Amino acid sequence: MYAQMVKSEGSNEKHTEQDTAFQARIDAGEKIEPKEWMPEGYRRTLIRQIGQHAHSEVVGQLPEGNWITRAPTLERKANLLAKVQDEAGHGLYLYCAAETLGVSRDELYDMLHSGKMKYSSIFNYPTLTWADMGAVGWLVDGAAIMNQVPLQRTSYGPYARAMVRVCKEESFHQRQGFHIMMTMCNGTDDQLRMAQDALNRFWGPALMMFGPSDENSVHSAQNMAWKIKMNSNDELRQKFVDETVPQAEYLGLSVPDDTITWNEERGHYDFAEPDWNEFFEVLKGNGPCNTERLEARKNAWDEGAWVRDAMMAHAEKRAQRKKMAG
Ligand code: BYC
Repeated sequence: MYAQMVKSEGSNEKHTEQDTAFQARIDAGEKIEPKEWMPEGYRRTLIRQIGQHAHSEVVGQLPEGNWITRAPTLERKANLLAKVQDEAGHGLYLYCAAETLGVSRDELYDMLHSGKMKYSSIFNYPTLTWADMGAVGWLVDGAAIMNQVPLQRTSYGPYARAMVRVCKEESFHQRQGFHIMMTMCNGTDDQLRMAQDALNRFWGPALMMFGPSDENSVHSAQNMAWKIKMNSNDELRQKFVDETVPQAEYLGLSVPDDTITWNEERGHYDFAEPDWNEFFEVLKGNGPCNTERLEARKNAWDEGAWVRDAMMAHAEKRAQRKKMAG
């Protein structure tokens, strides 16, 4: 169905008046709901963004799932387990939101597994020590919130509503990550060293989560006009740096960027751009864990086939029984 939709694009001309009326609704701050008319480009870009977002939540379980069995205390284990479960839930809200646009769950998974649809670059990096659980919560969830809080006001109703719930949970995740960092930074020298090493490795990739610089962003202009995206990539990256640098200082850690300075005139920190070559390589599939992550998702899909079959069989039998009874 998604493939058919993509093929039948290009009929924009006859929709000129509808397009104008649609844009007026967006400009007036109205929400667009699933059964209402929308330009094919709007639908397509929402499927791309929500699908990519859903895949990120689900693939995002892998680097943290890696540490559940090795969490240092029972409390930390329970918290991490709950966080990883929350990410699965976020994936589900988002897959449901994408489905309202006429794409099926199977098609979305198929696009992930075939590499046609992306997931966030950040999850292609390994989690090497327990301090990485702190850094991921603090920086990765921190960056995710920065991007997702404005998306609560996005123009597509189901996406905006999903974001409200996701944001509540992500802020708890960010705090539990920061708490791990505080504990590590107030512990032994080795713990402090591990915390600094985690910050060193995750700083650049966290900055990349916001996407390429504005001049290289392909979709920003149209998506901001449609209010599918509320801020530009560079705006959110700057906001993240401004909030995170004082937090690193509070922890007694150094952000791995010698150029960071408070710019009085701009009212923001100046900072170095992340390594964009590395970013584009990760997007092409050449990051440290791309192959491993995709393999894990494909295996989960194959090994879960019997569960899906059993659930479908159950649903069919129940429908048959209902039909016979009524
Ligand atoms: N990774 O024109 P642009 C989370 C792609 S947090 C991979 O600026 P756009 C979580 C982009 O798709 C993460 N690809 O794009 C946290 C496009 O390629 P295509 C999920 C990226 O869409 C903790 C090309 O680069 N959050 O889930 O206007 C634990 C040009 O970019 C990335 C979201 O998905 C990247 N970092 O802006 C567990 C939030 N950046 O598609 C889970 C919703 C860019 O044309 N998404 N690309 O082939 C967004 O806000 C926007 O899609 C982005 C990119 C800001 C990410």
